[in-house]
Amino acid sequence: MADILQKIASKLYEGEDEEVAELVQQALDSGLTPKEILQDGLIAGMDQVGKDFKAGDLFVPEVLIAARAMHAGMNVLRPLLAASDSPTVGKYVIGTVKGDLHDIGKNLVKMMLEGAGFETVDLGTDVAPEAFVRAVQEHKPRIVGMSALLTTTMVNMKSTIDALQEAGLRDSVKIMVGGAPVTAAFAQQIGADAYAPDAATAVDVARKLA
Ligand code: B1M
Repeated sequence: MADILQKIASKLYEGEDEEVAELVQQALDSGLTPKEILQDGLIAGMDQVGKDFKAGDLFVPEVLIAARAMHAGMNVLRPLLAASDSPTVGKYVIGTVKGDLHDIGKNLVKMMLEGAGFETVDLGTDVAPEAFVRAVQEHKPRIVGMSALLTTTMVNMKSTIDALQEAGLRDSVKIMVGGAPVTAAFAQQIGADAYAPDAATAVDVARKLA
């Protein structure tokens, strides 16, 4: 039994999406639960990807390919997990701030969070403060994550925090920020709760906040 889970983790690491989907189905057929397969197969594999990415042993293309393989496995499990009402680690609303169209880093963060068991709501790019506010009202997440790649759009992270404050929602969520020009000092200056320099750290930080 442990064999097939290890195989799922290593095939995910190698980015073999079709094989991962087949192995997940085999694991289900052999009687393993969706939760076991998620935790000890898919998430275990993605955790290793995150560690090696952080250490500089894997690069963005490999992470994206591994993330695609994780999605292939998740697609097999998703209906079963939904049916068994398996609890997620927490709900996470994420988006790239207003004026900013860069989404590669944000998508990586989102995929790694999903790999770690978070339920994500992706608002996309160029997300206005009011759209973040509406999403918090609708989805009631534990964490709101904002990404910015332009120095000119970083200011919209602050506008979003202000909008959440004005809507009386600031204290209901934890706020995480990231993106190439963003720093821990900037995060503190604008009143965010956390900053992560990369996708793997974003998962570690989110786990602490959730
Ligand atoms: Co643009 N761009 N771009 N661009 N682009 C940069 C960011 C730039 C640094 C290039 C340069 O001049 N050297 C520069 C910004 C300069 C600045 O502000 N100081 C720039 C510019 C100027 C522009 C335009 C204005 C160009 C123009 O039109 N004149 C324009 C702006 C458009 C807009 O947004 N309104 C523009 C457009 C584009 C493309 C559309 C062509 C494309 C984006 C495609 C896409 O995203 N779908 C693009 C790209 C690809 C880049 C570069 C080359 C690469 C960015 C990237 O994807 N990196 C970039 C130069 C560079 O960074 N080398 C550049 C890979 C990605 C994995 O890293 O996004 O940093 P990153 O994410 C990391 C971390 O930052 C962190 O985790 C990720 C993974 O480890 N992270 C988070 C990110 N979000 C996080 C959130 C978190 C936590 C961590 O918590 C919530």
